[in-house]
Amino acid sequence: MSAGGEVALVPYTDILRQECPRLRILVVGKSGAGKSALINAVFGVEAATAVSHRTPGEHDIDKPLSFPGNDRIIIHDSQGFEGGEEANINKVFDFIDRRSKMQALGDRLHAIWVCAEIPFAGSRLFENGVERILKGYQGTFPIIVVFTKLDLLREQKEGKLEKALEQQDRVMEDKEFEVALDTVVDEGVQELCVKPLCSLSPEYQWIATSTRREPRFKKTITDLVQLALELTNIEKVWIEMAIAQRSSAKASIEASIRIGRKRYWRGLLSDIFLGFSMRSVLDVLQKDIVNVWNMPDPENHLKKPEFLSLLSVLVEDLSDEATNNYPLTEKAVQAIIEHPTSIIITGPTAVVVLFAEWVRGTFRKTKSSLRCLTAFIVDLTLTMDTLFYLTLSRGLPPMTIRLVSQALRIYKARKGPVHNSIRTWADSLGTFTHLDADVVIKKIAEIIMGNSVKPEQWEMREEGLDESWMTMDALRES
Ligand SMILES: Nc1nc2c(ncn2[C@@H]2O[C@H](COP(=O)(O)OP(=O)(O)OP(=O)(O)O)[C@@H](O)[C@H]2O)c(=O)[nH]1
Ligand SMILES: [Mg+2]
Repeated sequence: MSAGGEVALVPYTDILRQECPRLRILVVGKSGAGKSALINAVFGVEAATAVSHRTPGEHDIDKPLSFPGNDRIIIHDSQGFEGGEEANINKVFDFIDRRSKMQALGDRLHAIWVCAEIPFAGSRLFENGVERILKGYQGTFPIIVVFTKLDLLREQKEGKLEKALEQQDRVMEDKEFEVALDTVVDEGVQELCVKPLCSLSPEYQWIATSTRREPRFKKTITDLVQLALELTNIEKVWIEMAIAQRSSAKASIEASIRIGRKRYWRGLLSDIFLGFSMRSVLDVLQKDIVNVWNMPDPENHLKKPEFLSLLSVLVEDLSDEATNNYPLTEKAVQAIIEHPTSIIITGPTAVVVLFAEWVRGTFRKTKSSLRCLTAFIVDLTLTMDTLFYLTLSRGLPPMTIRLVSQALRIYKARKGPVHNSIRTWADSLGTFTHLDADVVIKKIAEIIMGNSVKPEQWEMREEGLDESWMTMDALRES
């Protein structure tokens, strides 16, 4: 029960967290193959804690690595198989067998990533031990084969291609050159990696990656996340994987939609929220959406009421009345936050009263409510999406108020068409009794997907913002 005597709405992500606190992955591969760099790139863990400078042999499969910067992931790093030592191989087999049978979902091994450096200089692709693992677990466990350091292969092929053109006295346009280079790189991966893998077992899914920060290679990391999700057939592990990773905004958005579909988005039309205050409905939505993105936020800025009140500014133009009137005042919102049951509104017009009423009141199934809650979900998700790219481009620093404000402003400048589509759609709907929850959820998902940031269009904007929360009026006027 909350202070107000209300049974609390529990975020789905909190329930999941109890059942499966972390995603557990085993990474296998020679020392220097790029395992730690890959984990850093996918899960956004600080390089200092993850890139190991251990000598081979110090890895202990039963002493997993955890990361203070991202507590949703736990990595078991297998010892190398240099020399094909029988004892090591058996240890890995034993570990996989033990961990796949464990009772609690959180203790179980969820995936194996076999990492092998692309052998462009003629070395061997897999060690004996790795070959035995691949043969031993065909079709029984979600294993992805990751061919690493694709950038080095590309560099080598680029040099060769340039030389070949020079010898033939040919000149190529940049674009044509890129296409030709892509082709020879793909052929190289097929020849050096895919062929030997298929001769071992044709069943495995593979991907060639690089942890270099250029867009072309970043895409290989988001593709790896996508592949890892596709291979996961336990729904909770799927969501845990999408939460743990910090490289694909698409995966975070899809996880939000899955969670929304399960629970609270349905509540917009059903009776789940009846009797609850709007404040607790908004709170639970805020928590679930923020948790899904799993951004480094040690001070919990994204769960603060200040963020919630700024989000409510984004939504207010969709409240019931015309928007010419001065909207919800700063004072009214402070009152809502501090004294949810004794709000005093001074001097506002009808819209203020109506919107404040809505935020402070009890959930009711009305068109205006549906419109505003839909917008709240969409606006929060798209603000998080913007924030994701803002922080990713800065190397995932701990969250600051400045970054949150910047994301709110950038999204606010983009939200016009988003709100138009919400308004048009809501206006076209019939009465509540004829609404199908799946149709509503599908629409929310469609609006979010259609308006998410496209990485290739992303441009960074630097603005002089303070390290304190802006006022609601400042956001309105921006
Ligand atoms: N060019 C290039 N270098 C990489 C890439 N990934 C890793 N490296 C480099 O390869 C070296 C080994 O990378 P790690 O990630 O530490 O390798 P590891 O597999 O974790 O090695 P151990 O912890 O010893 O088992 C480091 O110098 C990395 O910077 C990549 O995609 N491209
Ligand atoms: Mg390592």
